[in-house]
Amino acid sequence: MVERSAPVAIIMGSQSDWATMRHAADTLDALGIDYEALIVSAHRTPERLYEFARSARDEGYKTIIAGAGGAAHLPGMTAALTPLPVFGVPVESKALSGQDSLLSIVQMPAGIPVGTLAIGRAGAVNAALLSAAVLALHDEALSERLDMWRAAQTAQVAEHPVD
Ligand code: RP5
Repeated sequence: MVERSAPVAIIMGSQSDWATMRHAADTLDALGIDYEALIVSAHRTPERLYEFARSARDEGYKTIIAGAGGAAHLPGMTAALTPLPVFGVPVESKALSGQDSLLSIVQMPAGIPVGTLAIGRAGAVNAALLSAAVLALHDEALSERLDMWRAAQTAQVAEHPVD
């Protein structure tokens, strides 16, 4: 098995998904976690999807964050092809505001799980945080960085609202 430096793969169905998925990347950056960001479309590049998903574990990835919009089959197909944890991010679509993306990703049949997050930025950020939590189980330094990240977030919340 090749031990690659990036433990997280961020995959997305289109270049247009990057505006959302970059929030996952930014969150991983803030936590000092390496990642690889790739465009892998279930519909437009199915062979790329098969190749990526089938080799993901041997490549050394530990978690996969998969974002897609509309008929969002990428996270589910990826989960069908790899035993790695897959976190799905529904990208907000123009036609249905991401409701289509959400339902496409969340309604997996029993046996092939996709951990489905919220639509849009919140989902992308939280997919990164869930990946960090998984990796932190076996990485004490990362566990401390994650604790610090959450403490800093708490410290930023003012007690009183301002006009
Ligand atoms: C999906 O179709 C992608 O994940 C993207 O969210 C959506 C639209 O793709 P583009 O037409 O912008 O490339 O496959």
